[in-house]
Amino acid sequence: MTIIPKSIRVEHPAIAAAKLRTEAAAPQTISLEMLRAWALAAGADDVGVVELDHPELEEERVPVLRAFPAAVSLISLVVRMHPENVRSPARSVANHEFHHTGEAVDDCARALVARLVAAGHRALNPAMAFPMEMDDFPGRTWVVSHKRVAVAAQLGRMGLHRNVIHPRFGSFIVLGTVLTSARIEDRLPRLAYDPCVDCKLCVAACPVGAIEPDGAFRFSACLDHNYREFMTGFGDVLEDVVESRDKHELRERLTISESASMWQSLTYKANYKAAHCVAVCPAGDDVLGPFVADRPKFLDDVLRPLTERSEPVYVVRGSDAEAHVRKRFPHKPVRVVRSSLRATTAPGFFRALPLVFQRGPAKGWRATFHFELTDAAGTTHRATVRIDDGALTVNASALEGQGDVTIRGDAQTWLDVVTGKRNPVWMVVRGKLRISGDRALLDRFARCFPR
Ligand code: B12
Ligand code: SF4
Repeated sequence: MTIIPKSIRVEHPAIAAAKLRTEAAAPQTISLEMLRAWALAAGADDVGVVELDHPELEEERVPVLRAFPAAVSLISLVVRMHPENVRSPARSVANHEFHHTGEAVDDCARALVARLVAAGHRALNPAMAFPMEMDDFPGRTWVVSHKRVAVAAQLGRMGLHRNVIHPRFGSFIVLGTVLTSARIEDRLPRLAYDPCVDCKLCVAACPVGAIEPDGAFRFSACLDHNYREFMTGFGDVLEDVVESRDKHELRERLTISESASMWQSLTYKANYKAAHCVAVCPAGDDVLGPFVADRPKFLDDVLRPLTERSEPVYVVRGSDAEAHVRKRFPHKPVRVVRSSLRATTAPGFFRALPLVFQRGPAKGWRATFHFELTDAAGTTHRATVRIDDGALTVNASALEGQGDVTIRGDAQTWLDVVTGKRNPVWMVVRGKLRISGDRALLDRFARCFPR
């Protein structure tokens, strides 16, 4: 065997060329002005930057670094929508606008990534919204919260309706974020004022009462209605198919128009059932004129066509949303569905409680519930859940104070009881669960988290 000395071994030509390129190309420093020119050329209507270690982005750090360990800066992109399209009571028109603008954001983010890479940086663009990391469902499925990044980058403020309002384009925007290794110089100045004019039209417009005047957001109300033809509503429809005795029962559960609508969503892109909170929002310099000029006319032109629209509204039986639609919009047909957030672990159960909590059934009483649930790996998860006259607090790491009711036992059994798979009395008899304290309070507890 002939041994070639290391010194005269010929290097692979591609490796040699790559070494030369790396030595020659020091990444270009990027100013906000240069970035803005690139982003606008890529199709953005506005752009801002924030560093990943910004204090407002603490919750973003882990998921962002998991997706892209090189991330240092986050570039927030804004693409505006056409307000008339979003405001149209013809849902197909509004949905088209959301979908088209969403694609425009994804295209813009992708083009900006190419520009950054050409300048010697690393970069990655997570989706505007879909698809998401569904392995993590029902936990957080999004790689980065575009809203949080946009607010931290001073592109807007969170409105009462929990959407970011841009000072110029208002609520009529779709957001994107590019993650990059580049350090970008300069930042947008702090927004001088909150663009939300506190008109509360979003509260009046929402068919399921998801937006409370005090700023609370009834997450499950929005999800159960709006996502009827998305990932979670589709699961509910599958269960209807399985449970129906025959085609006649299925046709009662799923009208011909609903199954046709589901088909359109599966074929052309999932259709939101409402975005009325965004549609009626008058905020933003480009949008505010008609509202300021003649408020009653604005209500007639923009709010009324949506509130008077006869549209199926999807609610869980016994939820605040059901009470809301029956009282405020008796002309809108109520369609009862199952809750779409079903926990699969004990920590997931505690995390989901605030998302599915209903204030109505929790009014006028108070109690403390202690949970000690042990999973298959032998870990015991302890939590304290307090209901206090319409308010909920969850301490998902400890038992606090004196419990009125204590639930101990196998975590999976408890999750099965919650989803109706197992009978709680039978599980207690079999020793899978131990429940002490006032059991009548458990029925009240269950009514606060209807399925
Ligand atoms: C989850 C989500 C939803 C959820 C929750 C909405 C919400 N208020 O957060 C649902 C399905 C209800 C939803 C609905 C809509 N959404 Co949405 N959604 C997102 C998503 C993926 C993440 C939101 C987020 O940042 N949450 C974190 C914090 C900042 O939000 P938060 O309000 O404080 O917290 C709530 C949620 O996080 C939720 N939550 C907590 N844990 C979990 C776990 C799970 C599994 C889920 C699903 C939710 C959830 O509970 C919190 C309290 O209510 C983003 C896309 C993205 N990748 O960023 C789009 C996004 C926020 N949505 C958007 C839009 C336009 C809508 C709709 C108008 C869609 C439509 N056409 O109808 C409605 C508006 C509803 C509303 N008033 O908020 C835009 C908003 C643009 C803007 N101007 O801000 C975004 C940014 C998409 C985009 N790329 O532009 N959405
Ligand atoms: S509709 Fe009115 S209250 Fe609601 S977010 Fe817009 S400006 Fe604020």
